[in-house]
Formats: sequence, structure tokens, C-alpha cells
Amino acid sequence: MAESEKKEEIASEVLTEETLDNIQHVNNPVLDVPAIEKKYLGKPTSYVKSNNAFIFSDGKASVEVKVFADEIIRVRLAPQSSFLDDFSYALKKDLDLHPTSFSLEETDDAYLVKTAVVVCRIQKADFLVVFENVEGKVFNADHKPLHWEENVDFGGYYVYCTKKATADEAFFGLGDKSSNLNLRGRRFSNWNSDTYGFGFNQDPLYKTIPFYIGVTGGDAYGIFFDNTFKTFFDFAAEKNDRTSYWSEGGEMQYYYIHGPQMMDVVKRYHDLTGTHYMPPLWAIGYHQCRWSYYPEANVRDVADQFRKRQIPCDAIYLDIDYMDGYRCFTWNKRYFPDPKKMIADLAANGFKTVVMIDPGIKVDEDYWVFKEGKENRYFCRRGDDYFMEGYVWPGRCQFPDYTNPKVREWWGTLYRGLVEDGVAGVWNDMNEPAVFGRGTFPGDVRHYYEGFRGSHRKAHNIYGMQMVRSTYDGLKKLQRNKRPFTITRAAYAGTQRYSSVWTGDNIATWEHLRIGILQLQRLSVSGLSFCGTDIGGFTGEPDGELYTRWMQFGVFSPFMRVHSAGDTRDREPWSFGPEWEAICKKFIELRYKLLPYIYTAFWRQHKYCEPILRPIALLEQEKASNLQREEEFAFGHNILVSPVLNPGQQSKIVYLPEGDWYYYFDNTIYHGGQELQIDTPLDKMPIFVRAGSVIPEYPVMQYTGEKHIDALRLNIYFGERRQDSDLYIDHGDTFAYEQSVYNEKHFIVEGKKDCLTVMQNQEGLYNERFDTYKIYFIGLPFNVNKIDVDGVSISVLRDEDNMPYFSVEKEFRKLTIA
Ligand code: MIG
Repeated sequence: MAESEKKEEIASEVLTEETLDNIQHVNNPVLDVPAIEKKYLGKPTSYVKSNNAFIFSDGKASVEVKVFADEIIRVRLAPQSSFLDDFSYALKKDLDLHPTSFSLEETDDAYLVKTAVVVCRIQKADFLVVFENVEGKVFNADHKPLHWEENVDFGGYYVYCTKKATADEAFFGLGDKSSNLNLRGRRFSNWNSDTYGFGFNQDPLYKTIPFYIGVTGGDAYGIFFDNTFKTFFDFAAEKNDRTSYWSEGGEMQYYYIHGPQMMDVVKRYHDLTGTHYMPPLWAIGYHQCRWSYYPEANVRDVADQFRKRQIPCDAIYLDIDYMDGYRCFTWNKRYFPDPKKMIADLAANGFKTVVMIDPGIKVDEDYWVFKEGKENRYFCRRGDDYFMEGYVWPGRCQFPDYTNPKVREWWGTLYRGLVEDGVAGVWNDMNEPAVFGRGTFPGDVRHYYEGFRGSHRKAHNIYGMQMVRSTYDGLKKLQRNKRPFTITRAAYAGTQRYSSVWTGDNIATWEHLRIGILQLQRLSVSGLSFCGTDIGGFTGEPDGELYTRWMQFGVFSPFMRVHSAGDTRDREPWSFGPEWEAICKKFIELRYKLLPYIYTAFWRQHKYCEPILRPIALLEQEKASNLQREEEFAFGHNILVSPVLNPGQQSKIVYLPEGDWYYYFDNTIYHGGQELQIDTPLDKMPIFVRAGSVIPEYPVMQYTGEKHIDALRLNIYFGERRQDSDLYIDHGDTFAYEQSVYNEKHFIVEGKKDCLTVMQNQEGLYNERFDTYKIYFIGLPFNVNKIDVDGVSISVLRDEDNMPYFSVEKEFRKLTIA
């Protein structure tokens, strides 16, 4: 049955009186309601200091300006001078931010809150807030004073902020939006929604990341509007000279984040909201998914096929059909009579098993999860304390209130059985939350909200995040401190601390391949670097070419998983015939060769807050307002890719940023700062390596950890500019890295016409199992006469393919070849 039919079948049961109420409400005619008057701040007349903050008042309303760091300042508005509870799900615990110094200076026309880097000017004439650097260049300025409106729906306020937009200003960020990279000229809203088969520019989608980056005059800043209600953004769309953001409730509360580099804005956003935990190494291998692989024989067969065809794969997924009547934490024993045995056999063959868990718990008095939830009042309730029900896959369901720490704790323990069965990772779906028929929960549903309490209007956008947080914490305990693997569809700012994400139910079209490339770049600069699309498209049928091109992009997606809807044809890498299989195999192998490089990129994200995918605008910020090649991006520090986006495409124009670049497949060197026409035969795509980089490479393995590595291969690309590269190695699945049990190596490569030096230093307590590097040099412009490693001469060796290489002790500090 097609997904839409299944949904309709279940939704047809949904017309209870309650739903009819809602429908009537929606259908009420809008009568002639006069426009509601907005109130604006008056002139600031006084201020008080409190710790790192200054509170300005116009006599009635107050604005708090709080200095978090030299480059991070928060602005809050209290229309009646009483600020709301200072609590946020987005911020990481133990925020470790301090300004080096700050002060307040009063002039005739303004109050100046100054840090070592930023001046926040509060104008006396009109209460406009302006952010400048210390040299006086304006980065971001109010167009109007902060304003609000009595919220006629449910008390509180609608809150608004309107900023000036300069003529060249470009906007990036905002999570999973399916629009062009530069958001200018568009309006968006944030209300996590199950958007099966979404389209280009459709909005809202699954995630709420109310953070954007503005680039004006070549300089970048960020705004993080930390408000969980339904929020809205207008990027110079209504009026070309202004950008606004507003919300249907909560507080006007935003962080101004200074650049001037986009990279620094993203890093500072991570300083507030945290980075991704280190995923287990296997989680960044290739994953095969399907709605659904069942019964057991089918799962085993798919796994066997991978090994037989020698196509690497680390994980296989079980979608909802593994459950007994879609009851979470149960097995359908007809399909899976002995899950423990199956999972153990898969594990012995190098496969991890990942299973889906949804939030909807079937109303069934004989089902222990329902009983426990009901007895302990763990499920969400309506305003009158009556339980709340909705229809999802299991039929009638109730839904845990994950905003209650007790509920999260309980939910975390429910995974015990699955973990004992050997399940290695968990996939949380439908957590927008999605409810058939009515979309989501009614607005009056109550949430505990960490003790601060609130309705679903306030909790909706963080529901999925709190669900996967509870999953993550639960798994972490149950797996005895092995790193969990979690993936979620819904998210709010900060979800990266608990989970990876995918972009939901996309479509098997070339347009969607492009949309996915935009979404992943956007997610990456919005804090959610561990992201992926359903490779091949969830719904619809790709042909071999689209599937293969998408697989090529998948190699450079931080999360690499093929997935598809239940009513589509087979989607394994061999499903489209041998010609396509061979190319897919070659590209999946490339993923496995690059694993040490990719793992290093994840470490750089975790430790140094660097996004994994980097749009051209981030590499060369002056290109931001006139971005031409939106689908091109850097993958980590040293690789640039430009996926092929059209059927039958023979070649494509690629822009190479400044510097020299090697074409990956034949090591031709190109000068950057220009556009080039690159051939795109089906078994290749434009992949370029930055000159001067060190790219570590694993031998092809069928799954991570399959082979012991005796000598780690390093490919060193000659370059004349001094260039940095990194390499990170650890156990691959423990939290020992938190105690410095890792090895982080740093390389500096510098070439001259007739010699090349490579310097290495390292830190950390982990001792890798290999002793030597097998070093290959690429692009040397001279003949090698002498190789010197820390004062000792060595000679060139030849590998089994007669390629020259050097065997070097892993502790080397300086290597010179001339
Ligand atoms: O209503 O679990 O986005 O990945 O395969 C559809 C079945 C529910 C939606 C997810 C998709 C998953 C599907 N789910």
C-alpha cells in the first residue's frame, strides 16, 4: 500500500468530536477584525547594571543587554519590565563564556556597551540598537525600535524585531530550509512539520533553527533568535531595506554574534549551543536503509549481498515494520523470531543494526510501555488535564512529554531490551510531533517544560529535540559509555549535542538532489553538521543515473545513507544493474578511503566548532552577496566538490577558490580564483584537493575496523603556499577522548621550486596501532635527490603497483625532500 493510502486509512478513523471541534474552529470565518496596534519602545531614560548585563528602561518597558563574550551580546525585551524565566533548551550546559572586559559609556546621544571587539549602541533618541566593531563600522542596526503586540490569542505578546538590511546584504543559515543558499528576498516560518514530498521553497519543514548569518560589505555577523514558539523571518522580502523576525509568543530574545568571518560566527554559535558529540566511527561509514527490510531473511539477504559483491557497508536499518503492531520497543516475532541471534550474526559480519522508534505509544492496556506511561502520568495532557490522543502508525496513541526530565529518564530506560538485543543505534522519526489528520498536537496541550511549564505552542518546536536527547542519554547509559548513534527528523537549535539529522521525505528527482545539496550546506552552517539526505530520494523512482549521481554526493554528505519509501522499487547499490553498481561501489569505496579524513572533520567539528560542509560563501566571503555556484562546497578543510546535477551532463563549470587545486582522479593541477569547465563522465565527479594538503587514506574495507592498519597512508599534495592539515585518531567508539585519549596530529606543508618540507606535531595520549606512515607525494615539480627525516636520510620504496612512496616513522617531526 502506498504511504499516502495507509495514512488516509488510519486518518479516516480520526474524526472524533475533538477533531471536529478543531476543524470547525479552523473554518470559522474571519470577521472584520481591526488591525492590532503595535507598541514600540519609547526613549531610554535610565539604566541599571546587573552582573554582565545592563537593563535600560523607557519608564515602562525594559531591554536587557547582556555581554556573554567579547563577540556575543544578548538583547531581551520585557514590555512590562518583567523578563521571562531565563531558561533555554538551545544553550549548552555549563556555558563557558566570559568577556575579557566590558564597560558602559554614556554620550549625549547614546549608551555604549563596549567589549574589546564590539560596541552595542543604544540610541537615546529612539532606543534603536546598533552593533558596530570598535573601529565604528556598523554590522547590524535596528530599523525600528523593538515592538510588540498584546497577544489576543492567549495573553503574552507577539514580539518583533526589525533590522536594517543593506543593499548588498546576504543571509545564510536557518536550518533545513529548501531554498537557495542566500535567503534574501524570502520569508520563512519555523514550526516543525511532517512534510512528506516537500518542494523547493516549501516552508516550514521539519526543523527550527532560528539562527542566521548576515554578510554585509564583506563582513559577517549572526543573529540567534532563541524563541521556541512559532517564529517568522523576513529577509528583505516585504521591504528591500529591512529584515525582520518575530514570534507568536515568548520573549524577544536574540544573540548578536560578531564575525567578521562567517566561520567565526558559526563557531561562536556553537560556543552557545554546543557541538556534535564524536560519533562512533561506524556511523560515518555507508548505511543501507529501507522502509522496511523484513522479514529476517530479507535483512540477512541484503547484508549478504553487500559482502558477496564487496560493497562496503556498516549499518542496516529496520523501519517501523520490525515492531509488533507498531508498538515501540517490541519485535514482530513473526518477522523476527530471534532478533538477538539475527543482530549478532549481522554484527559478526560487520553490520550494525539501527532501529526506528517513534514517539506515539499505542493505547493498549496490555502493553507495558503504555501502562507505565499512563500510571506515571508521563503522557501529554490537554488544558483540562484530560489525556491527549492522536492517530499515528499504531492507531490511537498517547505521547510522552519529553520536556519533563523524569519522562526523558524513563524513555531512556525503555531502550534496554533493544540494546540487550544488540541494537547499535536509534532512529527517531515523527517527532515534530506528527499526528495523522490534524498535523500535530492541539495548542492547549500542556508541557512540563523543565518546570517552567507551557503549552504546545511553546513546546512544539523543541519536542523532537527533547525526544532524541532522552534517546541519546538513555543509550549512553545502557551502552556503558560506548558512543551512541542517534538520528532525528525534527530538531531545534542545539540538537547537535544529541543527534545527527536527515532531511526527511524528499523525492527521487534531479531537483531534489540539488535541494539536498543546499539543505546540507545550510544545516552545516546552522550547527547541524552531521546531516544527510535520503540518497536516491525517499519517494518516487530514480533511474540508475540519478541514483548514482546522488550516491556520489552521498560520499560527501556527513551522514551517508540510502533510504526509500515502502512503495518504491529496490534501492540497493546493485538494484540498477551492473554498470551503475560498479560506479556506486567505486564511490562507496572512496568514502571508506577517506574515512580518516572524514573522522578528522568530525573531530574538528566536535572540538573546534568547525562546520563540516562549507559553502563557497564561507570560503570566500566577498562572494557571498553574488553567489554563483551554490551547489559547490568544501567537505572538511581540504576537499572541494561540485556534485553533478543533471542527467546526461558531460561537463560542468566549477569555480575554484584562490590557491592551487588538484583534480582528484588524475592529479591535474589547476589555479584557483577562476571558473573551469570540468568533464563529468558518469564514473567521475568534480572533486578537488587543495595544494599543500595531507590527506590520510585507509585501504578499502568492507566495514570500519575490518582490517588492522600497519602503516597509515598519507597523500601529500605539493603546494607552494604554507598549508595546514590535521589528522585525528582514537578508539573509534569510546568517550576516552574526553580524557585526552586521542591523537591529534597537525601537519604543515610548505613547498619551494626545488624542495618540500612537511612538519608534524601531535598531542593527546592515544597510541595508534600503526608505527609508520606510507607517504605518497603528488605533484612534486622536481626530481627527488635527497630525503631527510629528522636528520636521517631515507630512500624511496616502490609499492606493489610500482608507485614510489616513503616509509616514515609516525613520530617524525620534519621531513624534507629536495
Ligand atoms: O509516516 O517509518 O521520514 O524516513 O521511512 C511516515 C516510515 C513515517 C517517515 C520518515 C521515513 C520513514 C517513514 N516515516
